[in-house]
Amino acid sequence: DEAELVTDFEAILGRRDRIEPRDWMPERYRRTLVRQIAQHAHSEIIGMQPEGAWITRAPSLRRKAILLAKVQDEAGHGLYLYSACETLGVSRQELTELLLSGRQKYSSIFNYPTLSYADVGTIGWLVDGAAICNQVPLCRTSYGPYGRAMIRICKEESFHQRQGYELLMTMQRGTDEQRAMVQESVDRFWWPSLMMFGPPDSQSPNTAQSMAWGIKRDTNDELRQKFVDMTVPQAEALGVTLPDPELAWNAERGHYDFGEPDWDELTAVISGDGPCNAERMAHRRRAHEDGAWVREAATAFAARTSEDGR
Ligand code: FAQ
Repeated sequence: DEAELVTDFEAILGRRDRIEPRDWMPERYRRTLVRQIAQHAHSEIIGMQPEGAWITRAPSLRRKAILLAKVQDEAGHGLYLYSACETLGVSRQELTELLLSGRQKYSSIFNYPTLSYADVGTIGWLVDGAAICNQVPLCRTSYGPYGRAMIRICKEESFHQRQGYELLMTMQRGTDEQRAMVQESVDRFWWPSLMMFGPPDSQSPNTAQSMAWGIKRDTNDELRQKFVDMTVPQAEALGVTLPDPELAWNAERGHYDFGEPDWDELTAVISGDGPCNAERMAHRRRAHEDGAWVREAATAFAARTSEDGR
């Protein structure tokens, strides 16, 4: 009966073991996972746009090859995550429709424009850096297919972060103009990167329950702190200034203190009012419509081959 199923479910969580697709799970656990994994998948797919815009304008063949590979990896991450989500009984088509109708979200960070090639480096360094901080603990999430997808994704994200850092380091060794481009880019991306971790714990409706279920292993504020602690020494090595006058080492806490992000800005961007929300969604809708013939052809081919018994 139900009580026994709940006990078994909680015992699995208590052992820090994985819940697998065929295990019984509470409906709210399943719904929370669909929400988070889908949002994560959509972020990877929409996240191809800001950097993708620079593929045709990469400054050298080497930079172009690197950027192409990175953007392709993001498509791959989206696909593993959609597959993980499908194990919870929703189809890829449903998820796509939920994104296109605005009923599911994607990360706020991808609603900011990429104004110079330095942004490709900054996204790798800060955005992928934040993604790694958030995703490494998710390798230990309680739902098996999500945790396993995260392991491979994290390996690729570390490479993405390194390529961004290397790009910025190269520009820092260049001309004054290039150094100014790097600083201007870091100034724009710093605060939005901190917002990727979500609202403060005191204003996060989902954190407590997601932690209790082992879906999240750390709170939004814990991960944000970890990101700041990891990034400040990297900024020093790079020779850039992070645009926060309150940033300072706190020996007593053993962490960096930092200023308060503009939470009204995060709320606005999440609710559709960021600088590029309309553009990102319009692009995604157009790509979906342009791909209709591929989906039709693939479906027709699959039907024919199964008729042939092949
Ligand atoms: N943007 O109660 P919480 C990448 C929503 S990395 C938009 O704290 P939760 C790699 C939240 O969904 C980016 N929405 O929620 C890459 C909820 O709304 P809902 C993707 C946000 O779930 C790099 C509401 O606010 N990574 O793509 C944001 O416990 C470069 C209340 O918030 C992931 O998705 C936000 N920043 O914690 C790709 C990681 N923050 O759904 C290309 C997995 C909050 O109830 C290029 N996700 N919201 O309507 C998570 O860890 C969590 O879902 C959080 C939010 C931490 C994002």
